[in-house]
Amino acid sequence: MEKSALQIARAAYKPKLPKALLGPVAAREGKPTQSVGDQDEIKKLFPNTYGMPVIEFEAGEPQTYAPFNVGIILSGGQAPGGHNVISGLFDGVKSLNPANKLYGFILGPGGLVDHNYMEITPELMDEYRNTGGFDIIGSGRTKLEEEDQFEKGIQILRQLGIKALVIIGGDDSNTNACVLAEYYAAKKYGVQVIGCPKTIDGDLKNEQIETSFGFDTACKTYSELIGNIQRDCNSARKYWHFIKLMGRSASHIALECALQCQPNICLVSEEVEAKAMSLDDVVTYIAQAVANRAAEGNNYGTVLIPEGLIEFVPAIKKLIAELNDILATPEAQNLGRSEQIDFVKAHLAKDNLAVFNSLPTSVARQLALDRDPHGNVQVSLIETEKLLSQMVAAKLDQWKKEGKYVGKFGTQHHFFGYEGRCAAPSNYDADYCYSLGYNASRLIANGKTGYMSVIKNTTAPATDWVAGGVPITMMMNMEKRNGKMKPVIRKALVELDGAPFKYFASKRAEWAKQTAYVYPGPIQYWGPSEVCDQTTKTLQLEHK
Ligand code: FBP
Repeated sequence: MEKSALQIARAAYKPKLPKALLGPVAAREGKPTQSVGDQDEIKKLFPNTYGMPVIEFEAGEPQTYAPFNVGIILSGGQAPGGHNVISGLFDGVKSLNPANKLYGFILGPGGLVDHNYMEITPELMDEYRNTGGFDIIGSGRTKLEEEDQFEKGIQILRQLGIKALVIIGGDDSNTNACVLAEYYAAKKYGVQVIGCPKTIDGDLKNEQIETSFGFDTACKTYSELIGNIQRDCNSARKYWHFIKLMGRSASHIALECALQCQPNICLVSEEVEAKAMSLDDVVTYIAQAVANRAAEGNNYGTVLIPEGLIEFVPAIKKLIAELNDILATPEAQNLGRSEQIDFVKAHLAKDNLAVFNSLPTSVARQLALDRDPHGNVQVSLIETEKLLSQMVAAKLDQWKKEGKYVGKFGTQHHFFGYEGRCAAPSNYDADYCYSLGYNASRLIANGKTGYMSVIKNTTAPATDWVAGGVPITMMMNMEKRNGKMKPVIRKALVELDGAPFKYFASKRAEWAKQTAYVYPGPIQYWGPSEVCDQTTKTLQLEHK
């Protein structure tokens, strides 16, 4: 395969590891843990993996290990650094015993169920070190939750002599990893399951997990693009750019990009919900900023929109909750797509039906029908940026007639998501991911199951990072999914009393009025540390 100059040079990069992982390790165990919510239910559902302690690795005595094999799965959306988790795990497993083998299951969890796998050889691994993407083995969104899937899995794990399976995924995939760990522990199958926190969305974080991998690189990639647009915008001075950013429910990506680029407007879904704003309130807020700038002769600007915004408008959230319940009924499930729409309309409560009918048909259809295998609304398919700009245009027209607005409103629309998910990992993600994978091999060697690999203190230099494991049950609570209460990892949304949002809130009035754009430029891999090794602004503010 032909390679770019960057790819060739970058292949030689040696990711950094925390001090504790540079030699043999010993596990220091903390106190028994509890889940973040619904302790009694979670304990009952996970009798074998509940309450385990948080562990931290420190320097230990050398040990010898009989050969063993490990399996790996990439689950869900791509995130920069996935290949480095695999290379860290590969090197870690080989360092325990060079005869150990690593098998990759192809195209996500489905590869385990369908017995679709490949051995990751040293030559293959070297082709993918420090590269973006998940293409070494591919990823998929098959949901691992049925006993027959677990049983099919154990057949192939036994056949390949696999003693531990590492699942790289977001909150839903790690929830499933925990269910699988519990099942294999209950059956005494002798296969450990370890999770790894992945997702560009940044919503798999808590007191134990500082950030999910990929968030750093994805946000830096989007910020480069937003910065470029802002330069263009400030050069031509004739467009308002409406930029939707991936991130599913949480607004972490939009907020981080706002902190990096200082756009005129950034919406934060969590605030829209907390203030119980209607769609019209959101539109009025944007239109007012447009009108204020127009009054000073500035008919241009940038608006960042988190992709999950629409789900957080309280009236629409209520509608989605009822749609989910209606769609989960057996009657609805047996219908075709267009019949489902009629069924939904016939069963919605009056107030929800009014909201449903008020939405453009395409948006209403997407809210009613398109779900991913985990039951999430596929917000990346909803063109919120166009919906909002059209509604703002209509409001400005009305204000113009009323003499409240003088100006021109030309628009451009963008959606940044896929552009950043497979970018070559930043130095931060390259090191963080390699450490997460290497650390997973130490959790396996220590016999752990139902744990997530964690690396902490990541705003410090890598040698001072802290490596260890957190029981996945500790992050769980009960939530309604597909009409039923299920144990799930609690999603981390933007905290309105957290440092990143508070900083943004203290600055946004100034950014809305003035042209205070910052142009972050492309990710740099070589050069001064303040250019190459900076963490996200979110992490910096959270750690201050
Ligand atoms: P994960 O949560 O699986 O990491 O996926 C994140 C994400 O990129 C979201 O930001 C986005 O809404 C979704 O995946 C898009 O899904 P798909 O890749 O299936 O189009």
